[in-house]
Amino acid sequence: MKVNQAEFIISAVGPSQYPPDALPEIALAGRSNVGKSSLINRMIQRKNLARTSSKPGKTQQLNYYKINSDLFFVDLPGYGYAQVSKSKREIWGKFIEQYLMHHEYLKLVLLIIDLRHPPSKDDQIMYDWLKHNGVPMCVVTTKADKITKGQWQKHVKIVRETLRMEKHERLVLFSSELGVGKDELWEIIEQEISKEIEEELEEGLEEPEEPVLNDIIE
Ligand SMILES: Nc1nc2c(ncn2[C@@H]2O[C@H](COP(=O)(O)OP(=O)(O)OP(=O)(O)O)[C@@H](O)[C@H]2O)c(=O)[nH]1
Ligand SMILES: [Mg+2]
Repeated sequence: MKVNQAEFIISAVGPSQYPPDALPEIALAGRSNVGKSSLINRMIQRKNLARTSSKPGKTQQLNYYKINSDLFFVDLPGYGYAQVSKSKREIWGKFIEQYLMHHEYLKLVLLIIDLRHPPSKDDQIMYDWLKHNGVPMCVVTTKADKITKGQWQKHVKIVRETLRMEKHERLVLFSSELGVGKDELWEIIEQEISKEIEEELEEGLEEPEEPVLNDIIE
């Protein structure tokens, strides 16, 4: 996708603040500090539109970024940050779950994992939860530049095995630093968005509903 325009729309703390535009949404989930905001910046080739930080816990709301008039990236709060109080973590958990379960424009969740380490317990819970609930997802292993290229496939294998991913399930190897994986990820996003449009068109072509005789008889 050619990104002509990218703008920050809102930090939403609840459904009443979600933007009204009926645009496809691509959400980013992952541990705090894993590189979600950096990934957005790389995808749109902007240094600092999504705020990044070396301190975990930076993104605490749903941050909406509008890309052209085509889609939103939704940067979700990172999970698994121990220094956040338990009660606050529970609120975040409910908030994210509510968004993921009930958001009609959500087309795809990018589950961002650090390529260097086996997925954490929280990563596994998130992966299992998305799968169980039938939310379309793509695993993205980022920070690839932090290990040598010769080690990439070994680490991809560990991620796939730890999450118990099936062969057909998608995984994109990524580096926000180098730009590795950017084109592949855009292709997947575009595919997922156009799939929905095709389905809507097919629905539109369905046979008209059969008339119900009861209505006439009455
Ligand atoms: N070398 C390298 N560093 C990265 C990469 N992606 C992110 N980082 C660094 O990792 C740190 C965290 O990145 P963020 O993008 O802020 O992470 P986040 O997941 O948005 O974090 P929260 O908002 O706290 O949940 C920053 O210092 C980034 O520069 C990458 O692909 N390569
Ligand atoms: Mg962030």
